[in-house]
Amino acid sequence: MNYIHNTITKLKESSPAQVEFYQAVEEVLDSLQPILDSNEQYQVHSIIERMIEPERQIMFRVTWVDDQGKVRVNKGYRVEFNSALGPYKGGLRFHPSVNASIIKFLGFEQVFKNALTGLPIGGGKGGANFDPKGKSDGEIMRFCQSFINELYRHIGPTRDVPAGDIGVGAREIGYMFGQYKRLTGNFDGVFTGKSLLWGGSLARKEATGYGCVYFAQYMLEDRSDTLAGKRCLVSGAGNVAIYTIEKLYQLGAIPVSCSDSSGAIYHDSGINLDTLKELKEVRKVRLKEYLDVHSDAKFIPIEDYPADGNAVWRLPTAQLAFPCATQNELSKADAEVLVANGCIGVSEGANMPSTQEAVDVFLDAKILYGPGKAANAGGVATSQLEMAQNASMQRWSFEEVDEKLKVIMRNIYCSASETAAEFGQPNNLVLGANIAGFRKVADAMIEQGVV
Ligand code: NDP
Ligand code: 2IT
Repeated sequence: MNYIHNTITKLKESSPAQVEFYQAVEEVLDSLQPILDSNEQYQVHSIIERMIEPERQIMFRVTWVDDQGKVRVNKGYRVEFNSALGPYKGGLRFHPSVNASIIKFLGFEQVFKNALTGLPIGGGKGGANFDPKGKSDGEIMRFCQSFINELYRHIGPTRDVPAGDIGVGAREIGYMFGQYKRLTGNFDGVFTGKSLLWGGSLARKEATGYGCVYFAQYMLEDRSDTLAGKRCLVSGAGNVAIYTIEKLYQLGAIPVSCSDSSGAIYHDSGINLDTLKELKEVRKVRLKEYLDVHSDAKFIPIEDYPADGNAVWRLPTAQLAFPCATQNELSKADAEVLVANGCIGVSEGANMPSTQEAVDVFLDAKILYGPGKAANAGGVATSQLEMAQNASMQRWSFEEVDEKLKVIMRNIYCSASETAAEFGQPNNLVLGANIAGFRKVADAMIEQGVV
Protein backbone atom coordinates (compact mmCIF):
# COMPACT_ATOMS: atom_id res chain seq x y z
CA MET A 1 0.00 0.00 0.00
CA ASN A 2 2.93 2.26 0.80
CA TYR A 3 4.28 1.88 -2.73
CA ILE A 4 0.95 2.92 -4.26
CA HIS A 5 0.51 5.78 -1.80
CA ASN A 6 4.02 7.07 -2.61
CA THR A 7 3.39 6.76 -6.33
CA ILE A 8 0.24 8.89 -6.06
CA THR A 9 2.03 11.46 -3.91
CA LYS A 10 4.80 11.79 -6.48
CA LEU A 11 2.26 12.00 -9.30
CA LYS A 12 0.53 14.91 -7.58
CA GLU A 13 3.86 16.72 -7.29
CA SER A 14 4.95 16.13 -10.88
CA SER A 15 1.52 16.77 -12.47
CA PRO A 16 -0.17 19.39 -10.29
CA ALA A 17 -3.90 20.21 -10.36
CA GLN A 18 -5.10 17.21 -12.37
CA VAL A 19 -7.86 15.86 -10.12
CA GLU A 20 -9.70 13.73 -12.69
CA PHE A 21 -6.41 12.13 -13.67
CA TYR A 22 -5.54 11.31 -10.03
CA GLN A 23 -9.02 9.83 -9.59
CA ALA A 24 -8.60 7.48 -12.58
CA VAL A 25 -5.07 6.47 -11.52
CA GLU A 26 -6.03 5.87 -7.87
CA GLU A 27 -8.92 3.63 -8.86
CA VAL A 28 -6.67 1.49 -11.04
CA LEU A 29 -3.75 1.34 -8.61
CA ASP A 30 -6.03 0.34 -5.72
CA SER A 31 -7.06 -2.71 -7.75
CA LEU A 32 -3.52 -3.68 -8.69
CA GLN A 33 -2.14 -4.36 -5.21
CA PRO A 34 -2.75 -8.15 -5.38
CA ILE A 35 -0.94 -8.56 -8.70
CA LEU A 36 1.93 -6.28 -7.68
CA ASP A 37 2.34 -8.32 -4.47
CA SER A 38 2.48 -11.60 -6.36
CA ASN A 39 4.67 -10.41 -9.22
CA GLU A 40 7.91 -8.68 -8.37
CA GLN A 41 8.94 -8.09 -11.98
CA TYR A 42 6.38 -5.29 -12.40
CA GLN A 43 8.18 -3.26 -9.75
CA VAL A 44 11.65 -4.16 -11.06
CA HIS A 45 10.62 -2.82 -14.47
CA SER A 46 8.92 0.28 -12.94
CA ILE A 47 5.80 -0.58 -14.90
CA ILE A 48 3.47 1.57 -12.78
CA GLU A 49 5.71 4.63 -13.02
CA ARG A 50 5.89 4.18 -16.79
CA MET A 51 2.17 3.54 -17.23
CA ILE A 52 1.07 6.71 -15.46
CA GLU A 53 3.38 8.91 -17.55
CA PRO A 54 2.09 9.38 -21.12
CA GLU A 55 4.58 8.51 -23.86
CA ARG A 56 3.94 11.90 -25.43
CA GLN A 57 1.67 14.90 -24.75
CA ILE A 58 0.96 17.33 -27.55
CA MET A 59 -0.59 20.70 -26.66
CA PHE A 60 -1.20 23.32 -29.28
CA ARG A 61 -2.94 26.58 -30.12
CA VAL A 62 -5.97 26.38 -32.38
CA THR A 63 -6.83 29.69 -34.02
CA TRP A 64 -9.87 30.14 -36.22
CA VAL A 65 -12.12 32.93 -37.49
CA ASP A 66 -15.77 33.12 -36.35
CA ASP A 67 -18.70 34.26 -38.49
CA GLN A 68 -18.25 37.86 -37.28
CA GLY A 69 -14.65 37.91 -38.53
CA LYS A 70 -13.15 37.76 -35.03
CA VAL A 71 -10.11 35.56 -34.42
CA ARG A 72 -10.78 32.96 -31.75
CA VAL A 73 -8.23 30.89 -29.83
CA ASN A 74 -8.62 27.45 -28.24
CA LYS A 75 -6.31 24.91 -26.63
CA GLY A 76 -5.84 21.62 -28.51
CA TYR A 77 -4.54 18.36 -27.02
CA ARG A 78 -3.49 14.87 -28.02
CA VAL A 79 -2.10 12.67 -25.29
CA GLU A 80 -0.42 9.58 -26.74
CA PHE A 81 -0.50 7.47 -23.62
CA ASN A 82 0.71 3.97 -24.36
CA SER A 83 1.58 2.11 -27.57
CA ALA A 84 2.62 -1.27 -26.13
CA LEU A 85 -0.29 -3.09 -27.79
CA GLY A 86 -0.70 -1.11 -31.00
CA PRO A 87 -1.07 2.38 -32.46
CA TYR A 88 -2.51 5.01 -30.11
CA LYS A 89 -6.31 4.81 -30.34
CA GLY A 90 -8.98 6.93 -28.72
CA GLY A 91 -11.43 9.74 -29.26
CA LEU A 92 -11.34 13.52 -29.48
CA ARG A 93 -13.56 15.56 -27.16
CA PHE A 94 -14.71 19.10 -27.96
CA HIS A 95 -16.25 20.62 -24.83
CA PRO A 96 -15.57 23.86 -22.92
CA SER A 97 -14.55 21.87 -19.82
CA VAL A 98 -11.65 20.11 -21.60
CA ASN A 99 -8.25 20.54 -19.94
CA ALA A 100 -5.06 18.50 -19.51
CA SER A 101 -6.44 16.63 -16.50
CA ILE A 102 -9.57 15.47 -18.35
CA ILE A 103 -7.67 14.39 -21.45
CA LYS A 104 -5.11 12.52 -19.33
CA PHE A 105 -7.77 10.68 -17.32
CA LEU A 106 -9.50 9.68 -20.54
CA GLY A 107 -6.22 8.58 -22.16
CA PHE A 108 -5.23 6.56 -19.10
CA GLU A 109 -8.62 4.76 -19.01
CA GLN A 110 -8.35 4.15 -22.75
CA VAL A 111 -5.12 2.16 -22.36
CA PHE A 112 -6.81 -0.42 -20.09
CA LYS A 113 -10.08 -0.40 -22.04
CA ASN A 114 -8.33 -1.04 -25.34
CA ALA A 115 -6.28 -3.84 -23.81
CA LEU A 116 -9.48 -5.46 -22.51
CA THR A 117 -10.94 -5.64 -26.02
CA GLY A 118 -8.17 -8.12 -26.90
CA LEU A 119 -7.50 -6.11 -30.09
CA PRO A 120 -4.12 -4.65 -31.13
CA ILE A 121 -4.65 -1.02 -30.09
CA GLY A 122 -2.73 1.24 -27.74
CA GLY A 123 -4.36 4.15 -25.89
CA GLY A 124 -4.62 7.89 -26.48
CA LYS A 125 -7.09 10.76 -26.22
CA GLY A 126 -7.35 14.32 -27.40
CA GLY A 127 -9.64 17.25 -27.89
CA ALA A 128 -10.07 20.95 -27.33
CA ASN A 129 -11.80 23.36 -24.97
CA PHE A 130 -13.96 24.38 -27.92
CA ASP A 131 -17.72 24.66 -27.38
CA PRO A 132 -19.59 23.44 -30.47
CA LYS A 133 -22.93 24.66 -29.06
CA GLY A 134 -24.41 27.53 -31.05
CA LYS A 135 -21.64 27.44 -33.67
CA SER A 136 -22.50 27.52 -37.38
CA ASP A 137 -21.48 24.74 -39.73
CA GLY A 138 -18.82 27.02 -41.22
CA GLU A 139 -17.36 27.78 -37.78
CA ILE A 140 -17.22 24.07 -36.93
CA MET A 141 -15.45 23.37 -40.23
CA ARG A 142 -12.89 26.14 -39.77
CA PHE A 143 -12.19 25.01 -36.22
CA CYS A 144 -11.71 21.38 -37.31
CA GLN A 145 -9.40 22.41 -40.15
CA SER A 146 -7.24 24.52 -37.84
CA PHE A 147 -7.13 21.71 -35.27
CA ILE A 148 -5.83 19.32 -37.95
CA ASN A 149 -3.31 21.85 -39.31
CA GLU A 150 -1.31 20.97 -36.20
CA LEU A 151 -2.45 17.43 -35.41
CA TYR A 152 -1.95 15.95 -38.89
CA ARG A 153 1.80 15.55 -38.36
CA HIS A 154 1.27 13.29 -35.34
CA ILE A 155 -1.42 10.91 -36.61
CA GLY A 156 -1.62 8.09 -39.18
CA PRO A 157 -3.27 4.70 -39.67
CA THR A 158 -0.42 2.80 -37.99
CA ARG A 159 0.60 5.61 -35.66
CA ASP A 160 -2.33 7.30 -33.93
CA VAL A 161 -5.98 6.91 -34.96
CA PRO A 162 -8.45 9.42 -33.42
CA ALA A 163 -12.25 9.05 -33.34
CA GLY A 164 -15.22 10.84 -31.77
CA ASP A 165 -16.20 11.53 -28.15
CA ILE A 166 -18.33 14.27 -26.58
CA GLY A 167 -18.98 17.00 -29.18
CA VAL A 168 -17.28 15.07 -32.01
CA GLY A 169 -19.42 12.99 -34.36
CA ALA A 170 -19.45 12.09 -38.05
CA ARG A 171 -19.64 15.74 -39.17
CA GLU A 172 -16.49 16.77 -37.28
CA ILE A 173 -14.65 13.58 -38.32
CA GLY A 174 -15.52 14.48 -41.94
CA TYR A 175 -14.05 17.98 -41.70
CA MET A 176 -10.92 16.71 -39.93
CA PHE A 177 -10.38 13.89 -42.41
CA GLY A 178 -10.81 16.28 -45.35
CA GLN A 179 -8.10 18.57 -44.01
CA TYR A 180 -5.78 15.65 -43.20
CA LYS A 181 -6.18 14.36 -46.77
CA ARG A 182 -5.49 17.79 -48.19
CA LEU A 183 -2.30 18.21 -46.16
CA THR A 184 -0.88 14.69 -46.55
CA GLY A 185 -2.36 13.52 -49.85
CA ASN A 186 -3.27 10.25 -48.15
CA PHE A 187 -6.70 8.62 -48.26
CA ASP A 188 -6.28 6.16 -45.42
CA GLY A 189 -7.89 4.89 -42.23
CA VAL A 190 -6.49 7.63 -40.00
CA PHE A 191 -9.84 8.28 -38.29
CA THR A 192 -12.65 5.99 -37.22
CA GLY A 193 -16.30 6.93 -36.92
CA LYS A 194 -16.18 8.03 -40.56
CA SER A 195 -19.23 8.43 -42.78
CA LEU A 196 -20.46 5.25 -44.43
CA LEU A 197 -19.88 6.95 -47.80
CA TRP A 198 -16.07 6.98 -47.49
CA GLY A 199 -14.75 4.22 -45.30
CA GLY A 200 -16.86 4.18 -42.15
CA SER A 201 -18.02 0.90 -40.63
CA LEU A 202 -21.63 -0.11 -40.31
CA ALA A 203 -22.64 -0.30 -36.63
CA ARG A 204 -19.83 1.99 -35.37
CA LYS A 205 -22.38 4.71 -34.55
CA GLU A 206 -24.46 2.26 -32.53
CA ALA A 207 -21.57 0.29 -31.03
CA THR A 208 -20.91 2.01 -27.69
CA GLY A 209 -24.56 2.05 -26.61
CA TYR A 210 -25.28 -1.43 -27.94
CA GLY A 211 -22.14 -2.80 -26.30
CA CYS A 212 -23.04 -1.22 -22.96
CA VAL A 213 -26.42 -2.99 -23.04
CA TYR A 214 -24.84 -6.31 -24.11
CA PHE A 215 -22.55 -5.96 -21.11
CA ALA A 216 -25.58 -5.51 -18.81
CA GLN A 217 -27.19 -8.53 -20.45
CA TYR A 218 -24.13 -10.72 -19.74
CA MET A 219 -23.96 -9.54 -16.11
CA LEU A 220 -27.66 -10.39 -15.68
CA GLU A 221 -27.32 -13.77 -17.38
CA ASP A 222 -24.73 -14.78 -14.81
CA ARG A 223 -27.47 -14.34 -12.21
CA SER A 224 -30.00 -16.19 -14.38
CA ASP A 225 -31.83 -12.93 -15.09
CA THR A 226 -32.62 -10.98 -18.29
CA LEU A 227 -33.30 -7.43 -19.44
CA ALA A 228 -36.91 -8.21 -20.36
CA GLY A 229 -39.35 -5.91 -18.60
CA LYS A 230 -36.64 -4.06 -16.61
CA ARG A 231 -37.21 -0.34 -16.08
CA CYS A 232 -34.00 1.55 -16.81
CA LEU A 233 -32.67 5.01 -15.99
CA VAL A 234 -30.41 6.45 -18.69
CA SER A 235 -28.53 9.76 -18.49
CA GLY A 236 -27.25 11.72 -21.50
CA ALA A 237 -28.94 12.31 -24.84
CA GLY A 238 -26.01 11.97 -27.22
CA ASN A 239 -24.54 9.15 -29.25
CA VAL A 240 -24.05 6.71 -26.39
CA ALA A 241 -27.38 7.38 -24.63
CA ILE A 242 -29.45 7.16 -27.83
CA TYR A 243 -28.09 3.76 -28.87
CA THR A 244 -28.25 2.46 -25.31
CA ILE A 245 -31.95 3.31 -25.34
CA GLU A 246 -32.40 1.71 -28.79
CA LYS A 247 -30.81 -1.60 -27.72
CA LEU A 248 -32.69 -1.63 -24.39
CA TYR A 249 -35.98 -1.55 -26.32
CA GLN A 250 -34.75 -4.28 -28.70
CA LEU A 251 -34.03 -6.53 -25.72
CA GLY A 252 -37.39 -5.88 -24.05
CA ALA A 253 -36.39 -3.34 -21.39
CA ILE A 254 -38.10 0.02 -20.75
CA PRO A 255 -35.81 3.10 -20.66
CA VAL A 256 -37.68 5.87 -18.83
CA SER A 257 -35.23 8.78 -18.77
CA CYS A 258 -32.57 10.75 -20.61
CA SER A 259 -30.81 14.06 -19.93
CA ASP A 260 -28.62 16.80 -21.34
CA SER A 261 -26.77 19.70 -19.76
CA SER A 262 -30.04 21.66 -19.44
CA GLY A 263 -31.99 19.00 -17.52
CA ALA A 264 -33.61 15.56 -17.47
CA ILE A 265 -36.69 13.99 -19.08
CA TYR A 266 -38.72 11.36 -17.23
CA HIS A 267 -41.28 9.51 -19.32
CA ASP A 268 -43.03 6.85 -17.29
CA SER A 269 -44.31 4.91 -20.31
CA GLY A 270 -40.82 4.87 -21.89
CA ILE A 271 -38.68 7.41 -23.78
CA ASN A 272 -39.86 7.86 -27.36
CA LEU A 273 -36.76 7.04 -29.39
CA ASP A 274 -37.95 8.67 -32.63
CA THR A 275 -38.58 11.96 -30.83
CA LEU A 276 -35.21 11.78 -29.09
CA LYS A 277 -33.35 11.17 -32.37
CA GLU A 278 -35.26 13.97 -34.10
CA LEU A 279 -34.40 16.44 -31.29
CA LYS A 280 -30.74 15.44 -30.87
CA GLU A 281 -29.50 13.98 -34.18
CA VAL A 282 -31.48 16.14 -36.60
CA ARG A 283 -32.52 19.42 -34.96
CA LYS A 284 -29.82 19.53 -32.24
CA VAL A 285 -32.05 21.34 -29.72
CA ARG A 286 -32.55 21.26 -25.94
CA LEU A 287 -34.38 18.33 -24.35
CA LYS A 288 -37.20 20.45 -22.96
CA GLU A 289 -38.73 20.40 -26.45
CA TYR A 290 -39.55 16.72 -25.83
CA LEU A 291 -42.54 18.00 -23.83
CA ASP A 292 -44.00 19.67 -26.94
CA VAL A 293 -44.55 16.17 -28.38
CA HIS A 294 -45.15 14.19 -25.17
CA SER A 295 -47.12 16.24 -22.68
CA ASP A 296 -47.30 13.29 -20.26
CA ALA A 297 -43.50 13.38 -19.77
CA LYS A 298 -41.77 15.48 -17.07
CA PHE A 299 -38.78 17.82 -17.44
CA ILE A 300 -36.52 18.57 -14.47
CA PRO A 301 -34.38 21.64 -15.20
CA ILE A 302 -30.74 21.52 -14.09
CA GLU A 303 -31.42 24.34 -11.58
CA ASP A 304 -33.73 21.95 -9.68
CA TYR A 305 -31.16 19.13 -9.36
CA PRO A 306 -30.26 18.12 -5.78
CA ALA A 307 -27.16 19.89 -4.44
CA ASP A 308 -25.41 16.57 -3.83
CA GLY A 309 -26.15 14.87 -7.12
CA ASN A 310 -28.07 14.30 -10.33
CA ALA A 311 -31.88 14.25 -10.62
CA VAL A 312 -31.78 11.33 -13.07
CA TRP A 313 -30.73 8.91 -10.32
CA ARG A 314 -33.46 10.20 -7.96
CA LEU A 315 -36.29 9.33 -10.37
CA PRO A 316 -38.89 6.69 -9.41
CA THR A 317 -37.79 3.11 -8.96
CA ALA A 318 -35.87 1.45 -11.75
CA GLN A 319 -33.93 -1.79 -11.70
CA LEU A 320 -31.02 -0.74 -13.90
CA ALA A 321 -28.97 2.43 -14.41
CA PHE A 322 -26.97 3.43 -17.51
CA PRO A 323 -24.91 6.62 -16.97
CA CYS A 324 -24.13 7.79 -20.53
CA ALA A 325 -23.31 11.52 -20.26
CA THR A 326 -20.01 12.44 -18.62
CA GLN A 327 -17.52 11.92 -15.78
CA ASN A 328 -18.61 12.18 -12.13
CA GLU A 329 -22.30 12.51 -12.99
CA LEU A 330 -23.29 9.96 -10.33
CA SER A 331 -22.41 10.85 -6.73
CA LYS A 332 -22.30 8.83 -3.53
CA ALA A 333 -25.75 10.19 -2.54
CA ASP A 334 -27.11 9.25 -5.99
CA ALA A 335 -25.72 5.71 -5.60
CA GLU A 336 -27.34 5.38 -2.17
CA VAL A 337 -30.72 6.43 -3.57
CA LEU A 338 -30.40 4.00 -6.48
CA VAL A 339 -29.60 1.09 -4.18
CA ALA A 340 -32.36 2.04 -1.70
CA ASN A 341 -34.83 2.17 -4.61
CA GLY A 342 -34.03 -1.41 -5.60
CA CYS A 343 -31.54 -0.90 -8.43
CA ILE A 344 -29.84 -4.25 -9.16
CA GLY A 345 -27.30 -3.20 -11.77
CA VAL A 346 -25.29 -0.35 -13.31
CA SER A 347 -23.59 -0.47 -16.71
CA GLU A 348 -21.48 2.59 -17.56
CA GLY A 349 -21.71 3.98 -21.10
CA ALA A 350 -19.76 7.10 -20.14
CA ASN A 351 -16.13 7.23 -18.97
CA MET A 352 -15.79 7.36 -15.16
CA PRO A 353 -19.40 8.58 -14.63
CA SER A 354 -19.52 7.35 -11.01
CA THR A 355 -17.38 8.97 -8.33
CA GLN A 356 -15.08 6.66 -6.36
CA GLU A 357 -17.45 6.90 -3.36
CA ALA A 358 -20.41 5.93 -5.57
CA VAL A 359 -18.50 2.89 -6.87
CA ASP A 360 -17.83 1.85 -3.26
CA VAL A 361 -21.59 2.02 -2.54
CA PHE A 362 -22.31 -0.30 -5.49
CA LEU A 363 -19.59 -2.77 -4.53
CA ASP A 364 -20.64 -2.80 -0.85
CA ALA A 365 -24.28 -3.39 -1.85
CA LYS A 366 -23.09 -6.24 -4.09
CA ILE A 367 -25.22 -5.10 -7.01
CA LEU A 368 -24.04 -5.74 -10.60
CA TYR A 369 -21.58 -3.03 -11.59
CA GLY A 370 -19.92 -2.78 -15.01
CA PRO A 371 -17.21 -0.08 -14.94
CA GLY A 372 -16.93 2.14 -18.01
CA LYS A 373 -13.61 0.81 -19.21
CA ALA A 374 -15.26 -2.61 -19.64
CA ALA A 375 -18.91 -1.73 -20.35
CA ASN A 376 -18.31 1.03 -22.93
CA ALA A 377 -15.42 -0.67 -24.77
CA GLY A 378 -17.73 -1.67 -27.63
CA GLY A 379 -17.20 1.72 -29.27
CA VAL A 380 -13.45 1.54 -29.54
CA ALA A 381 -13.59 -2.19 -30.35
CA THR A 382 -15.79 -1.42 -33.34
CA SER A 383 -13.39 1.38 -34.27
CA GLN A 384 -10.72 -1.29 -34.54
CA LEU A 385 -13.08 -3.32 -36.75
CA GLU A 386 -13.34 -0.19 -38.93
CA MET A 387 -9.51 -0.03 -39.10
CA ALA A 388 -9.40 -3.72 -40.08
CA GLN A 389 -11.95 -3.16 -42.86
CA ASN A 390 -10.04 -0.11 -44.15
CA ALA A 391 -6.69 -1.92 -44.13
CA SER A 392 -8.07 -4.92 -46.01
CA MET A 393 -10.29 -2.82 -48.31
CA GLN A 394 -13.32 -4.81 -47.21
CA ARG A 395 -16.79 -3.86 -46.07
CA TRP A 396 -18.67 -6.01 -43.59
CA SER A 397 -22.47 -6.04 -43.15
CA PHE A 398 -24.20 -4.53 -40.12
CA GLU A 399 -24.99 -8.03 -38.86
CA GLU A 400 -21.36 -9.18 -39.20
CA VAL A 401 -20.06 -6.21 -37.22
CA ASP A 402 -22.80 -6.52 -34.58
CA GLU A 403 -22.05 -10.23 -34.19
CA LYS A 404 -18.33 -9.48 -33.66
CA LEU A 405 -19.27 -6.75 -31.17
CA LYS A 406 -21.34 -9.22 -29.13
CA VAL A 407 -18.45 -11.70 -29.04
CA ILE A 408 -16.00 -8.97 -27.97
CA MET A 409 -18.33 -7.72 -25.20
CA ARG A 410 -18.82 -11.26 -23.94
CA ASN A 411 -15.04 -11.82 -23.92
CA ILE A 412 -14.53 -8.57 -21.99
CA TYR A 413 -17.16 -9.59 -19.45
CA CYS A 414 -15.67 -13.08 -19.06
CA SER A 415 -12.13 -11.78 -18.80
CA ALA A 416 -13.09 -9.23 -16.09
CA SER A 417 -15.20 -11.67 -14.09
CA GLU A 418 -12.75 -14.57 -14.34
CA THR A 419 -9.86 -12.33 -13.29
CA ALA A 420 -11.92 -11.04 -10.34
CA ALA A 421 -12.56 -14.63 -9.25
CA GLU A 422 -8.87 -15.56 -9.71
CA PHE A 423 -7.92 -12.80 -7.27
CA GLY A 424 -10.52 -13.87 -4.70
CA GLN A 425 -13.08 -11.12 -5.29
CA PRO A 426 -15.74 -12.65 -7.51
CA ASN A 427 -18.20 -10.06 -8.90
CA ASN A 428 -15.76 -7.17 -8.39
CA LEU A 429 -15.52 -6.22 -12.07
CA VAL A 430 -13.53 -3.09 -11.21
CA LEU A 431 -10.71 -5.22 -9.87
CA GLY A 432 -11.15 -7.80 -12.63
CA ALA A 433 -11.14 -5.29 -15.49
CA ASN A 434 -8.19 -3.34 -14.11
CA ILE A 435 -6.00 -6.39 -13.53
CA ALA A 436 -6.95 -8.06 -16.84
CA GLY A 437 -6.13 -4.89 -18.81
CA PHE A 438 -2.99 -4.19 -16.80
CA ARG A 439 -1.50 -7.66 -17.32
CA LYS A 440 -1.64 -7.40 -21.11
CA VAL A 441 -0.10 -3.94 -21.29
CA ALA A 442 2.52 -4.61 -18.60
CA ASP A 443 3.70 -7.88 -20.13
CA ALA A 444 3.94 -6.30 -23.60
CA MET A 445 5.97 -3.41 -22.15
CA ILE A 446 8.41 -5.78 -20.50
CA GLU A 447 8.85 -7.75 -23.73
CA GLN A 448 9.56 -4.54 -25.65
CA GLY A 449 12.34 -3.44 -23.32
CA VAL A 450 13.13 -0.10 -21.76
CA VAL A 451 11.52 2.37 -24.17
P1 NDP B 1 -22.26 13.30 -27.16
O1 NDP B 1 -21.60 14.60 -27.35
O2 NDP B 1 -22.92 12.64 -28.32
O3 NDP B 1 -23.33 13.38 -26.00
C1 NDP B 1 -22.99 13.77 -24.70
C2 NDP B 1 -24.25 13.89 -23.89
O4 NDP B 1 -23.91 14.08 -22.52
C3 NDP B 1 -25.11 15.07 -24.29
O5 NDP B 1 -26.45 14.76 -24.04
C4 NDP B 1 -24.60 16.17 -23.36
O6 NDP B 1 -25.54 17.20 -23.14
C5 NDP B 1 -24.35 15.38 -22.10
N1 NDP B 1 -23.27 16.04 -21.33
C6 NDP B 1 -21.98 16.19 -21.73
N2 NDP B 1 -21.30 16.87 -20.80
C7 NDP B 1 -22.16 17.15 -19.82
C8 NDP B 1 -22.04 17.81 -18.60
N3 NDP B 1 -20.87 18.32 -18.19
N4 NDP B 1 -23.15 17.90 -17.82
C9 NDP B 1 -24.33 17.37 -18.24
N5 NDP B 1 -24.51 16.73 -19.40
C10 NDP B 1 -23.43 16.61 -20.17
O7 NDP B 1 -21.14 12.33 -26.54
P2 NDP B 1 -21.13 10.75 -26.43
O8 NDP B 1 -22.52 10.25 -26.28
O9 NDP B 1 -20.28 10.23 -27.50
O10 NDP B 1 -20.33 10.55 -25.06
C11 NDP B 1 -20.97 10.36 -23.80
C12 NDP B 1 -20.02 9.68 -22.84
O11 NDP B 1 -19.65 8.40 -23.37
C13 NDP B 1 -18.69 10.39 -22.58
O12 NDP B 1 -18.28 10.12 -21.25
C14 NDP B 1 -17.73 9.70 -23.54
O13 NDP B 1 -16.39 9.82 -23.12
C15 NDP B 1 -18.23 8.27 -23.43
N6 NDP B 1 -17.88 7.36 -24.51
C16 NDP B 1 -18.16 7.65 -25.82
C17 NDP B 1 -17.86 6.75 -26.82
C18 NDP B 1 -18.23 7.00 -28.24
O14 NDP B 1 -17.99 6.09 -29.06
N7 NDP B 1 -18.81 8.12 -28.60
C19 NDP B 1 -17.17 5.50 -26.51
C20 NDP B 1 -16.97 5.25 -25.10
C21 NDP B 1 -17.31 6.17 -24.16
P3 NDP B 1 -25.33 18.61 -23.89
O15 NDP B 1 -25.43 18.30 -25.35
O16 NDP B 1 -26.42 19.47 -23.38
O17 NDP B 1 -23.97 19.08 -23.49
O1 2IT C 1 -13.95 6.65 -24.94
C1 2IT C 1 -13.92 5.97 -25.99
O2 2IT C 1 -13.64 4.77 -25.97
C2 2IT C 1 -14.25 6.64 -27.25
N1 2IT C 1 -14.58 7.83 -27.23
C3 2IT C 1 -14.14 5.90 -28.54
C4 2IT C 1 -12.71 5.85 -29.01
C5 2IT C 1 -12.50 5.27 -30.39
O3 2IT C 1 -11.34 5.31 -30.83
O4 2IT C 1 -13.44 4.78 -31.02
